[in-house]
This record gives sequence, C-alpha cells and structure tokens, in this order.
Amino acid sequence: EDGSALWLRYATNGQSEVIVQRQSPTINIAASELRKAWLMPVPVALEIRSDKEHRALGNEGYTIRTTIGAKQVTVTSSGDQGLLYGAYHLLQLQATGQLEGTKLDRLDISEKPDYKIRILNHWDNLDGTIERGYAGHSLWNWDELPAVISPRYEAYARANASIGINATVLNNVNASPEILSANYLQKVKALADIFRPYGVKVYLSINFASPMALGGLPTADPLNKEVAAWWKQKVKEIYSVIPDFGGFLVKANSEGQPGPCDYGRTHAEGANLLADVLKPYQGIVMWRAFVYSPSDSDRAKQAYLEFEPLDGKFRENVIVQIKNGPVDFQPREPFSPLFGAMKKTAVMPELQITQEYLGFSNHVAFLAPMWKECLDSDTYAQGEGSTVARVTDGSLYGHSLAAIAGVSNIGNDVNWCGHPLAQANWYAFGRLAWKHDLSAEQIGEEWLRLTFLPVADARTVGIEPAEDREQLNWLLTLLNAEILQKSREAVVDYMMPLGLHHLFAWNHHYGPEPWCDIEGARADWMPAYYHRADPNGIGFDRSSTGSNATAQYHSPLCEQYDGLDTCPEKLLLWFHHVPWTHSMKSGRTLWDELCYTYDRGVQTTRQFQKIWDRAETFIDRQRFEDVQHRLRIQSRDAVWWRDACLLYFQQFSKQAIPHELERPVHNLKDMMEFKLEITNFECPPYGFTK
Ligand code: BDP
Repeated sequence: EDGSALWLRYATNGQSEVIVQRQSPTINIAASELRKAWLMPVPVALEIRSDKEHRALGNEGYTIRTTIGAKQVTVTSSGDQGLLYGAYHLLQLQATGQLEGTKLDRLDISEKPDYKIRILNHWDNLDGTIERGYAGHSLWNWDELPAVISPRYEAYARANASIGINATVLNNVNASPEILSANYLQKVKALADIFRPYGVKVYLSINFASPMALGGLPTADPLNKEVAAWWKQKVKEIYSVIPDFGGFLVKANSEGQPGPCDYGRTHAEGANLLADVLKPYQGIVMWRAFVYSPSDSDRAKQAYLEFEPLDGKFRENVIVQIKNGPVDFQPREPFSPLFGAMKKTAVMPELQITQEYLGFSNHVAFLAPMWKECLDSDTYAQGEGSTVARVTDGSLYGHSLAAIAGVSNIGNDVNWCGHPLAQANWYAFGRLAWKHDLSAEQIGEEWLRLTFLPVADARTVGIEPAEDREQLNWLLTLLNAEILQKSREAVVDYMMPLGLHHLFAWNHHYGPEPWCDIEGARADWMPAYYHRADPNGIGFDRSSTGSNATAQYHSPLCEQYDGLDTCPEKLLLWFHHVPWTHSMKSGRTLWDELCYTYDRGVQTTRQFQKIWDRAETFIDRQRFEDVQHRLRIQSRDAVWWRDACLLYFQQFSKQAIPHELERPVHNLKDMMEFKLEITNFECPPYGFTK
C-alpha cells in the first residue's frame, strides 16, 4: 500500500448496469467508472437534460435522484462534465457508507460549483525541479513529452476531476520564456489532450519579456506595436495547437520578474495587452497582485497601494490573483485587504497547498481550516456579510469571471504529496473550490473515509467486520477531530504564536531563524523586519501609530485591528508592537503567553503521535509507519522552533520561562550555528540535528 490510489479506492468488480443515452469521451469515462465500481443493486442512468432546472445548474452542475419507484438512480446534467462529476459524487457516497440501508431510495442531490475556474498552480520548472515542492520532482516529464506519455498524467486528471478541479497551470510563475516555444507547445498539447475528457483545461505561466527572449524584439513594452503583434501571433499559434487553451497566469514586476513597470506602464496596461489578444479565443489573464519593492516601508501594504488605484482599468477577461494574506502564505495572516477593495475588477484568491511555511511535507497541517478562515472573513466592503468568498465567487459584485487557485503540493513521489496526510490538502482545495461553505470537519471526515476505509475493510473481512467497522469509525472520527482539525493551529502555535510572523530561515523557509541577518540582503526578507523585538516589546506596529496598514481595511475592522485591546489576540503581533509586560486576556503577561503558546504547540504535536499510534492495527503498515516517522520529525521540529524563538527573544525580554513549563533542550548558540542545507527546496529528512 503506497498511497498512490489517493482517495479513489473504489472496488472494481465490473458488474454494474449503467444506462447512457449517448457517448462522448467524458460520458464514457463516467460510465466506465460506474461500471467498474458501482456495487448497489440498482442501475445508474446518465442523462443529459436541458430543462430549466439543469440549465440553471450549468454544464458542470448535476442532480442525483432515485427514480422509477426506487429502482434506478439517475444522474442528470445539461452537460457531459456534470455527468462525470455526478458519477464521482455517487461513488464517493457509496465509498463513505452513505448509501446504506434505505438511503439509496431517497437520493435527492443538487450540486453546482461556487467558482467557475477551480485551478491548480504548479510551480514546476522545465528542468524538472519544483519551486517549493516537497514531493519529489515534477510530474511533467518535459524531456520525454510528447513522445512518451506517463500513465500518471491521466491518473492526475482523474484525481482532479473526482474533486471538481477543472483547470491547471502547468509551469512556475517564475516562468521560463521557453514554455511558449513551438517545441514546448507540442508537449503542452499532449498533456491538454489527456486532460480534456476529464474537463481539466490547461493554462500557462508566461514570462512578460517573452517577446525579447523568444521573439528577439528589443523591448517588451506593452504599448509597443511590435510587441502586441508578437503576442497576437503567439496566441494564434497556441490556439491552433490547443483550441481550448485557458489563458495566461502572470507574475510581473515581482521578485525580479520582468513586467510592464519596467517601461513605466501600469499592471493594467500589461494585463490588457494580453487580454486583448486572448479575447477572440475566450482566453483569460490571471494577473498576480503579489508585488512588493524593497524601498517602501511596509510590505503588507504594497499590493493594495499598487492595485487599488487600478480598479476599473482592467479588461473584462482579466482577473487579479491575490494571495490569501497581505504578506506571503504565513501559517496565519489576516485576509488581504485587496479583497473587497477592488469592485469593478474580478479578483480571485490564491491559496498555497504546498506547505512552504508549514513544515514542508514533514509536518501534518490540514489546511482547510486556514482557507476557511480567509474565505469566511467579512471584508465589510458592502456592509456585513461581504465575505472574501462572496467577493471572489462573483456574487457580491456580479462578476461573471470567478476563480480560485491553489499552489499545488503534487510531485512525482509515488504517493503524490510526500506526507500521506498532505493528500488531504489537495482534496480539500478541490472541495472548497466547489463549495466554499463546506466545513473543514466535513471535508476532513470525507477524506479520511475515502482514504482509509476501503483498505481497512478489505483487511478486516472475515474477522469481525461489524465490530471492527464500529471501532474504525470511531478511530477515523478521532483522527479527524484530534489530528487533522487541530494540526494547522498547532503549527501556528510553534511557528508564529499571537501573530508573530516570518521568522523562517530566509532561503528555504523550513526552520526558525529569528536572528537571521544576511549582509546586503533585502530587509523585508529578514525576520527582524517582521518581529522587531527590542527591550520594550515585540511585534510589527501596523496600527495608526505605525505603518497604518489597518487603514486598508473597511470599518469596523480597521478600528478593531487598530486598537491594542480590540485586536484579536491571534493577530496581535501582526498589527502591534506590544510591551513584554502587556496584560493578555488570560491574565498572563505577553511574555508568559508567548511561552505558553509555544509550549502548547509542542504538547499538541506530541499528542498527535499518541493518537496516531492508535491507528496501528487498522491502517496498512506502509502508510502507518510513514506518518509515524514524520510525526517524530514534527515533534522534534516543534521543540526546535520553541527553543530557538524563546531563547532568542528572551535576550530582549529578559524574563524567565514560567517554571511550570518544560525547559529548552537546545542551546541558542548551537541553533544559531546550525545551517540546514536544502537544495531545490526538497524536503529535509530531519530538522535540527546537532
Ligand atoms: C514566495 C515563494 C517564492 C515564490 C513567490 C511567489 O517563496 O518561491 O516565487 O512566493 O508567489 O512565497 O511568486
């Protein structure tokens, strides 16, 4: 059992009756999945119907109903894609035990996605490495494509389709111009052809200076006629090869990437150039708002300052892609104030599935609670109820373009995601992109059942199935409540308690380096820029007495964040520089509260080990031991984080660690001397080992 089957562990006895009206590549997949895996005693019919109800659900939406006196289950959609999604839904209900007894007789399900474009962003380079990838190398074997087609390409498309993901950006946002060469477009076409019947559309990241690098032009100025002509021709070429190509993702004028600002033009002028040439083909531009320059005071304010004034200046087929928080995928950030600030422009959230700042694929961190926190945040942009979800799903401002992106955690590791439990994050992204009001608890439970039940069932057959089943259900509920649901908060506790942020080693972002200070490096890449510890206190003053980033939020949030006493404590040091002696809601001083929070992170992680060991007799050895091994690393790392941060900050606070708490087990000097060598962002086998 190597984990390669993901959450798709349906039985395959190949007996079932499936009734189809007509054939198409997509319907054929739906029918074949059902024929192989449908075990219930009634046939399934796949029906295309464009009545009012199903037209309203769109070609990806569907209904599932028990019909003809409970003698048949019918999946109905106005489009082929909806039938495929409906088929997977039905199989998932079966696999999680939700069709047992009389439930099958009363099916009445109606589904429709909240976001039109549910897209993965692969940060995969053409040389096979993955930026911030911790599950091996790229799945795309560019050297062998298009001649050699790995079976994993189809398995990838199938896994995505099974959770409703309908789009993918194949290459890194730090894009090589090469991806648009005729040679590479043939490779991209080969992948697009495999993904198409599964409803997964291909997009590419582009390098804004491609007209120079690839076309030999002297400039990439978006207002230059030859530049525009070059893009027009290139886009024509792309569509002649891939007729349903989705469009471009662009990282421009960010972290050294070229962009329109190099020529004194705005982001809107850059985006519109591409939007205009893509428009005749219904292509779109996803233009990233991840911009910050070393000169300005507060990095957290810069995307807003740059983009908010451009609202209304973008073409209709441009969507601005915004990271969930204003800095950079920290384990906890407030939502980016750009959500709700741009009203005339469609905007989309960019979430990070890969755990760049959450322990790579060594630490368990179920991210659904973090993404929910962002999506459910009220921006108050149009009064109460203007959540980030509603700002981005198109409903608040009536945008027809609605999308959500997740930076993928997939590599060519056999189990796709490195950590066996990290598969839950790929799954959760798909589920939330489909329906953002699903709860993290439900998603966790679904994933655990789909991933572990069928295997355990197969193993327990013939022993005491009923009794085992009960215990297994109990165990999965426990794993969900006590590991998955608590895991992200545990990471926050030991990496960034109370809103303290960006204490990561500056290049690899794995371990703690609050002391890190590299000569000549950008100040805003150094931890001291963020923690600002001094003898008086700690934290970044973003209130009206400081950088005034709080003013970028709508009332009443701006006042709430601005006040030291009204700011939620989990974001306190994000928004305020707070005296060590400040009295917290618990009655403790800030210093003591920090100590307690770090310690809680360590204790919770140890608790994960205890809980996981209970799974030993139910879960196959390979996955059981793999997780057990990684939890050991995580527990050691949690201690490393706590010791490094507390001993370092203690130099400023000059206060003792409360006597009732565990003592540090590392020396500050050792930790400061330790250098973790990580090349190509691969996952280190251990954290601090000295
Ligand atoms: C940061 C990563 C960097 C990415 C950048 C981005 O450290 O590797 O290129 O974001 O999103 O989080 O463009």
